[in-house]
Amino acid sequence: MKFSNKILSQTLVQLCLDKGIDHIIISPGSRNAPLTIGFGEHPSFKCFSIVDERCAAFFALGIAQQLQKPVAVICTSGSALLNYYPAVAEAYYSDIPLVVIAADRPLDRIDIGDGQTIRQQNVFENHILYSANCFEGDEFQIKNETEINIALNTALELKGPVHINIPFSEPLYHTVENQLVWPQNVPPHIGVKTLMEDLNPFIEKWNRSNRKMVLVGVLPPNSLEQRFLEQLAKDESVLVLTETTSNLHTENFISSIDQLIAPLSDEDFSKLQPEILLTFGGMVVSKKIKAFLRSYSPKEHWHVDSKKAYDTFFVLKHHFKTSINSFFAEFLPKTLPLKTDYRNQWLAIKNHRLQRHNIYESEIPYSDFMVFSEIFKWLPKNIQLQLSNSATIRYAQLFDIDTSAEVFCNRGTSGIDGSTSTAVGAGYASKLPTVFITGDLSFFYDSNALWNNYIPKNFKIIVVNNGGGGIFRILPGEKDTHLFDTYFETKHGLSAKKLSEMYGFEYESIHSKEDLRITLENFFSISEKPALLEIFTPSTVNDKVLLDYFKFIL
Ligand SMILES: Cc1ncc(C[n+]2csc(CCOP(=O)(O)OP(=O)(O)O)c2C)c(N)n1
Repeated sequence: MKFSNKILSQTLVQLCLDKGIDHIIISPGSRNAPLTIGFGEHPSFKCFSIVDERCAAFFALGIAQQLQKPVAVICTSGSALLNYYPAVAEAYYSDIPLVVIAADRPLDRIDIGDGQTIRQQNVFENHILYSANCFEGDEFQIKNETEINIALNTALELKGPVHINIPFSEPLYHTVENQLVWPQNVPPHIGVKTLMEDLNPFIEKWNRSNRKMVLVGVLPPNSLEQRFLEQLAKDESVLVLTETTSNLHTENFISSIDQLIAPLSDEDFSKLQPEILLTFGGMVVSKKIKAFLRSYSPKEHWHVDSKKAYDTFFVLKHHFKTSINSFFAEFLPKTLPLKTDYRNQWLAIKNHRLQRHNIYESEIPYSDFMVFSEIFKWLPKNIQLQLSNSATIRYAQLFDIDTSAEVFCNRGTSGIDGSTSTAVGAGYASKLPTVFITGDLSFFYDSNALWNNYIPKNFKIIVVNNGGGGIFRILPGEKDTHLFDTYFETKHGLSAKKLSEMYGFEYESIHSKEDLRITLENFFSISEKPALLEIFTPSTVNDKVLLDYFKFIL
């Protein structure tokens, strides 16, 4: 086995090894050769090669999302590093451990006219948990070890992005037969933070209030123990609202928030207004619930998370800094279920909406709405479902998705720039077959996601191609102006067919209601190759069908 002769490369490789960081995504370059040699030559690492750094970072994010442990990306100096930024921001807001390792030139070579050189130190300052700036030279070895330990431990402990910047002077490709340094591994502190506070005042309030709402944001599957779910579901004074990305399923929870609240009047909203709002999980998709809870404020908002609490509704009163399981283990046994009509009243409305939903579905013309409805009916069981922003994730909230599906979407920053790459990385890392559903702009934006050798055979993409950004037809704003087509919807006539061919995907397309059912059924049985199904829909019908839906289900 060979090692790079660079001490900094050896230090980093050994510390990653010690800390169990073993998935390394490398983008090509020369300045990073000591790292490529260091990780690539070592049999303990699973190295991947992806050219486009933006895709590489989202691919890594997808793996980290599935494995729930840090994944590293490595690139050369210059703008290469900046292409990691969208994924760094997503990792920052979605609490995904992403270790960015960038090769750099030594400091005295920056801003003097050397090529492929930018100011790399602290470049992600606003969206990073830690930036370790290393320096070449034996005299910096202890400091570098400390910095790298802190960065890697931060990713492990706090689950978020960190940046390690490593300068290398030339020559870059020299190797040695034996490892020259044995850095000291400072182990991370990983463990559940126990609550160090008196819960009694909160429990008293909880037990006195007749209307409690629990709102759950993005959560990885199996995050909350079933016994807690069941206990919450039994209490008639507790209304639990979830989203597809919450990955929580129990009878008496309401998962289609917009379906429930979009048609409500002011009077209804007052009835829905909770006294206490308890939240956990990451970002919430529904804009409508955010608007509602900002106008009809609960008296108290409490959030449970071991790391952070956002004041999303401007009434955050308390942050329980612990894991949701340890919170509920302490909290729930002391709560008393109350007999009120709060939950049942809304469950009755939900059932009414569901009946209206079914009637509506049977009457509508061919449209995005119909397409999503059919896709969710035909999805196989036990899959990983990756969804892109923006209309896709919103439509997904309106339909029943089989509870065996594990659902993910990049909601940290809601970008359309890395959904496909994330899905590919997640598909690689998951044991489940992956179905990725996306809009056309989102798909074409990140089409380099398919430019790698790691796409599983059972990976399926469904592109709902409505010829542009369909979401803009649904959002408020004038649709008939000369600006709309060009600058909002960004109309196009592109098809994914040629791209599918180029990347070795099986390709099928649908243009009408008649094709829909039969093609969907067959599509999920393709197994020899990854496959892409492109479903063309009429852009000018889609918005009307969706907007009318919210009136119809009243
Ligand atoms: C990187 C980035 N740029 C721009 C946006 C703003 N944006 C949100 S949704 C959207 C259009 C998405 O269109 P498409 O993928 O075709 O999905 P559709 O809405 O038609 O379902 C855009 C441009 C964004 N979220 N992320």
